[in-house]
Amino acid sequence: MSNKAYDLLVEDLSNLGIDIEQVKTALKNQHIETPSWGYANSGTRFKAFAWPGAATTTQQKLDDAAMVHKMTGITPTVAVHIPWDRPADDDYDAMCQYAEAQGIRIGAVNPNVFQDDEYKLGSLGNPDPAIQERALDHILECCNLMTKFKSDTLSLWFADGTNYAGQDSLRGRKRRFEAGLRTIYQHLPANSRMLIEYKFFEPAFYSTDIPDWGTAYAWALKLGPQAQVLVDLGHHAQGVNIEQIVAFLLDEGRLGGFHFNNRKYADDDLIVGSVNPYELFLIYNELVGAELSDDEITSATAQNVAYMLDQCHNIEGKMAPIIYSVLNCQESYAKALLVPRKQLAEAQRNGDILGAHDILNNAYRSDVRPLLAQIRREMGVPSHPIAGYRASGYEEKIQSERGLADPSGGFQ
Ligand code: PSV
Ligand code: MN
Repeated sequence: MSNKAYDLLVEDLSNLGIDIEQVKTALKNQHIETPSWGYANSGTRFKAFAWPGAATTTQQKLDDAAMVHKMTGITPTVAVHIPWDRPADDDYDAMCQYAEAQGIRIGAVNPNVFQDDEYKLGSLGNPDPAIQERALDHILECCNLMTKFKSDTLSLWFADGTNYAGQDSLRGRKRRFEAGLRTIYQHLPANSRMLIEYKFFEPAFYSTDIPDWGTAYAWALKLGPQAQVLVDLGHHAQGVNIEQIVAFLLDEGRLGGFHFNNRKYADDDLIVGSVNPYELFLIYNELVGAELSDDEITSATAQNVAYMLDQCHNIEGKMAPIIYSVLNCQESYAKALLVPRKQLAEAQRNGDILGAHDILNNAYRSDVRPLLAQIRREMGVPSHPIAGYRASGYEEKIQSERGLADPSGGFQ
């Protein structure tokens, strides 16, 4: 892309009253967290596929996350899932130091209270107090790990629910959950927060204990300011207006973070923005609008949102789709930064329906590639990160060094 295209864009933006330097600073400060589990082999309920070079150890996952950061410049942290990422010798300090030596840090800590046989009937919602206790112990261990990792985010997702009417008391499960969440809240390290993730179905199909944002929000409100809601794009029915949920939670100071992915897969595993880039833009549009809001709580909430990918790619490789996802977020953010907010507000005030719609769509239709190439050059990362990755030889290196791991068990 020539510099001429960049110069033209700058001119257009200045005519709209948009400060290009502010846009560039915002883009350079963008932060997307990648998931350690996205670098490992994974699959569907029907088959786990092995990908040559997929990471099998935590060290390899950290290496891969660091490589994604080298290519994009905006992924300095990696979310961990415990015990998937428990080091064989339990040496979490060494794990932390290893990450830092690669130029990245550990981000959100995700406890896993769904993979053990004991959790067949759930974790915090389990009718057996001993299993509830076991789940709590593990989550409290994760609270301690947050301090070790210098992480300020505990990211909670529960597979709890029931498959048959009458299987368990719905009110009973609610009460057990509430008690468990309260205990976790009391153990959060200072200046940290817990994010409550909801999912409307799966693996339980009759009832899910945290099925929607309303339930997560109600509990966050009851618990206190350190509890917020996590929006996983894949956890909504098709057609749900996610940007409206985002707007509501931002305005209430309770949007804590995202798990980005594509909901066409029902869950986590397709590249965010690959099917509906307009939706991703509209979500970012709400976030940028909130960042710039005069309301202190809204703007502080928006600035503190944890942007995380939650994707495990099964058949299209590991590294390239993660880089692709990061770039889709970057592109959507860039377009949202180009929305002329004053003009939009004026059109909205005047009831100019199509005028307002057009202002938004003009930003969406802008070609931001010259702008992104420019900021990447200034950040010292490849101006085409996927091409840069392909040319780096990293994929060949991990394929020859790591080979084809046994995919059984998926997340190792
Ligand atoms: C569950 O579907 C989920 O979205 C949760 O965030 C888990 O932690 C993650 O996927 C990995 O299974
Ligand atoms: Mn998720």
